Amino acid sequence: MEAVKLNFQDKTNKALGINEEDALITKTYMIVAFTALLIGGTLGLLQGLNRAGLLELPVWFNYYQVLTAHGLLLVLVLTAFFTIGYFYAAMSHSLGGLLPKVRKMAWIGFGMKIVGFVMAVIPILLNQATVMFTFYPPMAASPWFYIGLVFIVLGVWICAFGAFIQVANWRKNNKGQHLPIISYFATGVFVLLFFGSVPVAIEVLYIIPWSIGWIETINVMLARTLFWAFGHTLVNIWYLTALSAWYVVVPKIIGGRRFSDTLTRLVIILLVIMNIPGGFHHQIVDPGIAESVKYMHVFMSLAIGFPSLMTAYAMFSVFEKTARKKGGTGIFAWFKKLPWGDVRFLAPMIAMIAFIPGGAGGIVQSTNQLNQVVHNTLWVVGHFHLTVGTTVVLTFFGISYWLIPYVSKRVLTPKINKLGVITTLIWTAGMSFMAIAMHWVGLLGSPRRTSYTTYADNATALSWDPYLMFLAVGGTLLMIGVLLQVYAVVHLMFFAPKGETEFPIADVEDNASKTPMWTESWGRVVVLLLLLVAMGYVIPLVEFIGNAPPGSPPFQTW
Ligand code: HEM
Ligand SMILES: [Cu+2]
Repeated sequence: MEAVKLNFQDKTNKALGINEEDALITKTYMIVAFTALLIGGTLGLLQGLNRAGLLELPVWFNYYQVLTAHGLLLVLVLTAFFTIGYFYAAMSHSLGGLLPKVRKMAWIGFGMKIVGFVMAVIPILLNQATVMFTFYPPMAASPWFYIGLVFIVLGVWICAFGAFIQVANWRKNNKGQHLPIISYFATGVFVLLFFGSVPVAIEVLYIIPWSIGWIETINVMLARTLFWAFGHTLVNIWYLTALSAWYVVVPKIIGGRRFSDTLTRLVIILLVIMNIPGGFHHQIVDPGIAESVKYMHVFMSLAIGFPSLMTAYAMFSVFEKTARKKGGTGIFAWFKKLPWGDVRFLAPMIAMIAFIPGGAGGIVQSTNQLNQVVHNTLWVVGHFHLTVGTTVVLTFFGISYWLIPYVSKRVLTPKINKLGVITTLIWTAGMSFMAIAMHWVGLLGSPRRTSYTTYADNATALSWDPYLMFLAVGGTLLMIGVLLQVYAVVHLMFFAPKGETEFPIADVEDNASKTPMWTESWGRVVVLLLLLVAMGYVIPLVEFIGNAPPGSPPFQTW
């Protein structure tokens, strides 16, 4: 019965495709996301060339302004707009179209994020908010920068609540059924987006009166902690978004079935629950936090490795099963049966492979003693260009080759597919050069967030130069990758041949066991999430506030 129903839904979706109004939302979000990639990537290249000593940036747009904008555009704008645009299309597809009210919320959220972004960018351009995307006090930016951030967070919340309304409505009309898996991922992501951004909202509301001068000093530890409760969660929001494509979309693209529905839902639940109390692994060298509390957060961060290992197992199981069905043999020879020439597979596949060194580096950084070696060096920058810059971004690229034709009612041509394969390979080469160079030169002591300097021709600093040259070569390749990717997006959105493209969602195996209904109780998930947040943060926050050290006035260090 279930199968028949699904087929019917598939057919109607195929016949009608996404409705124009829902499509417009996703198209607009994608345009913003890839514009952010274009500008952010260009700024990245400027940084790379500067660090290699090849380019001096002008005083009216200095290295740290560029770096602040690069971070904000890529880790906030690109990821947020892509994630929201993608999951709104996913909900429209799997839940029978967006409700008019929800559509309106997507637009209001969009407007607020754009207004907030403009408010934050203007002071950056004026060199009044050169505080990096982490905006750690006691560095203080123009209040407008923080007010802009408030608008961005509010915009994201409106989109999250739109998603909750959409999902609740579906559940009311489909009692006793499982939420379609892609919308289940969306729910997990929006729950994390909401709860994860509460701490940063509190932080910013605390900073604003201080930056205006209404309160004299700020509790620096409190602010940093609130920031990372958010920042660390954000990382896993991207990860969960990428996972949705790996579990649900990639199996369909390679002509297979998806892995156990129960396990998929369990991975989502675990990631949502265990995520937030991990933030202190970004503050391992911060003073004033009890060792036991740091230990707990490191334990929680490593605990997230467990669902990741389950994912690795699940994905390879799907790959092998599918390849063998297509006649693949041997221990490894079946690998050749996978559709390597299809960018919709190749890009997320390389993304997954990049997560192996990416995740390993993360474990290194979470380890106290090793963290002392790499902290604030270019190693860390190498790490997150592998994880967010490759794993997440290549998955997004892979998605774009079917999602954009799906919303623009066009088709992916063999030519653009080939271009996509080339883009993926260039990106892989560029990131390999850049990330390996960054890791290496970081181990040799080269600091992050520092424009080019030889420290008066100090011998150690001079020994970094060859690696930094590799960094610049990688950055140049990446810039080519950015241009090709943006070209493909524009082409698929406005110029590719008209036609129907499906939203690829793999079916479960025919003999799959039934998924237990407890996976549907999101109320319980949220309660567990809050309990773990309390476990991770109540004691240290009470400590920071109760035994607060002297606060700090605002500083403009640049
Ligand atoms: C054209 C491609 C790219 C190039 C050439 C590039 C280059 C760089 C360089 C050289 C730095 C660091 C410098 C320093 O610490 O002094 C940096 C920082 C950073 N990059 Fe990229 N990057 C690129 C793409 C990306 C992407 C796709 C993302 C994320 C989606 C990203 C996220 C970041 C972040 C978060 C920082 C840290 C900013 C900070 O420390 O405040 N980058 N990038
Ligand atoms: Cu983290």
